[in-house]
Amino acid sequence: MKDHRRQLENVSRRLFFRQGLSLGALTMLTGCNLQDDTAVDRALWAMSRWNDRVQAFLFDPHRLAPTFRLDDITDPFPFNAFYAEDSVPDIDLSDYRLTVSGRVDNKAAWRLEDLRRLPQAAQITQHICIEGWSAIGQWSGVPLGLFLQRIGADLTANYVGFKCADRYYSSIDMPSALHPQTILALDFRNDPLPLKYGSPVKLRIPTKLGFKNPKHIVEIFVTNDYPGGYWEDQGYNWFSGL
Ligand SMILES: Nc1nc2c(c(=O)[nH]1)N[C@H]1C(S)=C(S)[C@@H](COP(=O)(O)O)O[C@H]1N2
Ligand SMILES: [Mo]
Repeated sequence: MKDHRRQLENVSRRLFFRQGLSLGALTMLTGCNLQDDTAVDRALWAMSRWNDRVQAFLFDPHRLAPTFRLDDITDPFPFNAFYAEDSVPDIDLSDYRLTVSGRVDNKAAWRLEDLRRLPQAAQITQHICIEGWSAIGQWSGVPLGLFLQRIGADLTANYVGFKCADRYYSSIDMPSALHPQTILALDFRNDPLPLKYGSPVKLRIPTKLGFKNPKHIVEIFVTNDYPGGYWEDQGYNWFSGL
């Protein structure tokens, strides 16, 4: 009972940290017997997916995330991953190819030079990690919306998914993918992304929490089938908009 209670409190905090729904309200809403693991689990997952739909409905594709000045940049910028910094994948840039798949017309792979030849956008924005820290950084790269147009993506599809060199993966909704501040970042502070910050390509999406910013991207796919994500599949809310 105690364990269930803690598990419930953690998940309800994650799901409702902004709305402030209490554990009492959650148990009343779900009508769950707190000792029934699978019923609690099913109810929480259903609520999280419902929370995704509400956030998607409330998302304003024209509202911009706050931007900052050069001297606001956090130095040193923090590193974070599901492993320690000495395990960051070592990627050979000359061999690197970005694969595209799913609901796209042009499935040719992209070399870094090809990506750099596309129009670039820059931003100084805040990265907020669910673990309780935030930092301001500067990134530039190809707007994801522009990239999706170039590959002839089905822009009416529901999801854009990302696979990473370190087996991390994530996915976002199409309106967030087309948001003007969502970029395939190639540079950090005007230099090619250092390995620890996601070389050679990371998603920079300042309208979402930090874990929705996959680093070391090797494949982008467009789909109508819910792809989940590394943390999302462990209970973190999928939409995670700010
Ligand atoms: N490939 C990959 N991307 C990832 C992660 C990871 O473990 N692997 N961690 C995520 C989390 S939780 C955070 S907070 C940010 C950290 O990015 P940073 O190292 O540039 O600060 O990367 C996100 N993207
Ligand atoms: Mo994070």
